Amino acid sequence: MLKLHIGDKKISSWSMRPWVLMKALDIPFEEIEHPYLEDNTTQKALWKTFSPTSQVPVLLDGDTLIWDSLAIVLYLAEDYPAIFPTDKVARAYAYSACTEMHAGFQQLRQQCNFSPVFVKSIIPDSLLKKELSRLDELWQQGLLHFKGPFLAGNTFTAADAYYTPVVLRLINYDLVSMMSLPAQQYIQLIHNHAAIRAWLGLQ
Ligand SMILES: N[C@@H](CCC(=O)N[C@@H](CS)C(=O)NCC(=O)O)C(=O)O
Repeated sequence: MLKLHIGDKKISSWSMRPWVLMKALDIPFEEIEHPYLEDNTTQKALWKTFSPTSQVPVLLDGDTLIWDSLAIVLYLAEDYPAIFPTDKVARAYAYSACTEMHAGFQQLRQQCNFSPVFVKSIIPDSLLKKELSRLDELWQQGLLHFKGPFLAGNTFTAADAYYTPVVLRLINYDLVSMMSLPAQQYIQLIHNHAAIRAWLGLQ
């Protein structure tokens, strides 16, 4: 059985990505949730016992260890091809969408700390506005081109999983109205998805 080490579900957005993907695609796994400790040095030492970077998520497949959320998604896709769309163009979009999230959207990540519940309304500064506009463009590109309702077509793929914490951030920092109508509809769809509700402990 695959084992997925994750951080506290109220804090760890990187853990959420492979977790919701595996739930959404019915990939069986055992989850091991680790609390964050007040003393970061102690936490790093403790997490080092299962993670080479002292970070989560980490996937264990027998003796094979895969650290980093994107590496986990790519590894799983070898056995579960539904993780990426079958259509080559949609797959190219999904790869790019995942990697853009993995490497980017710094303002969103820094200014809107991950939280699964409402935090506060914020008025975005120009840097955050620029990222929200790029996010809207990226989502609309997928939704319109591949005809939805998910980013890369009619099934939930890694592209959607990668943006699930972003959907929660937009809702919990009251930023949904900054997005276009197709993006707002997508936010609702993802927020109501069974795998996201399961992460939030709602079912
Ligand atoms: N690039 C990594 C980022 C992992 C990451 O930053 N994880 C956070 C939790 S969301 C963590 O482990 N923080 C603890 C620390 O850095 O000490 C990935 O995609 O897996």
